[in-house]
Amino acid sequence: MKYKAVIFDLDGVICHTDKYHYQAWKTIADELSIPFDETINNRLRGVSRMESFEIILEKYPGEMSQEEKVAYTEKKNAVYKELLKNMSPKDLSPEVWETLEKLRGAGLKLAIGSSSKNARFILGQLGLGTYFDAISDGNNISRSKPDPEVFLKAAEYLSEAPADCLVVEDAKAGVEAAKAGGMDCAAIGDAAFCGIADYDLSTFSDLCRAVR
Ligand code: B16
Ligand code: MG
Repeated sequence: MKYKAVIFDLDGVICHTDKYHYQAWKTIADELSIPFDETINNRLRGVSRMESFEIILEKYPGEMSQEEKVAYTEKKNAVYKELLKNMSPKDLSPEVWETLEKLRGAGLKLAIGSSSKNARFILGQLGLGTYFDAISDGNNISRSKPDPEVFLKAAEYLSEAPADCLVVEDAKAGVEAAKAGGMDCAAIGDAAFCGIADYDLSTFSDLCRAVR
C-alpha cells in the first residue's frame, strides 16, 4: 500500500447534500429577494457556511451587519438540518460502502476531513456515525479550505504523517488544501478536471487502484 490512511471529504464524496444546501439557501435568498440558482450553488461546494453566504450576498444591493449575517446563516442551517432528516442509510451508495470496506480490509485507516459543522449529524443519518477512525470537521478548524488545517487535524487525530495520507476531494479548494498540507489527493467529480490532483477518479471505486 502506498498510504497508511485515507481522508475523505464528506459532501460530494461520501454523500450528496447539494440539493439540501440549495433548498435551504434558496429559502434565505428568496426572503432577501436575491437571485440564486444552481450555478451560484455550485460555487458553494466545499466553502464554509459564512463564506457561502458572502458569495450569495454578492447579488444583494444593500448593506448587512455582522449580526444579521449570523442570524441568516443560523436560519439557513436550521432549514438545512430539517432537510437532512430525510437522509438515511439508503443515501449511502453500495459502491461507496463496498470501497470503504475494501480499503479498511486492506489495513488502511479511514477518516473524514469536511468543512461542514453538520458532518457528524450527516454521518449518523447515513449509518456511519461510528465507522471512521477519526473525524475532522468544521467544528475543529479556524481556517477553511484551501487552508490545509482540516486535513492536517485529521492526520493528527489518526496519528499518521501527512505524507502517509491520501485525501479524496470533489472541490478544487479541497484539492489545494490537501496539496498545501503535503498530502496526495484523489479528485472526483468537478475537481477531477482541475489538473492538480495526483489521481483523477472517474468513479469512487477507482480509489482501490490509486492506493496500491
Ligand atoms: P455546514 P465538505 C462543505 O462540506 C460543503 O461542501 C459546503 O457546501 C458547505 O457550505 C460546507 O461544508 C459547510 O457546511 O453549513 O454544514 O457547516 O464538502 O467540506 O464535506
Ligand atoms: Mg466536498
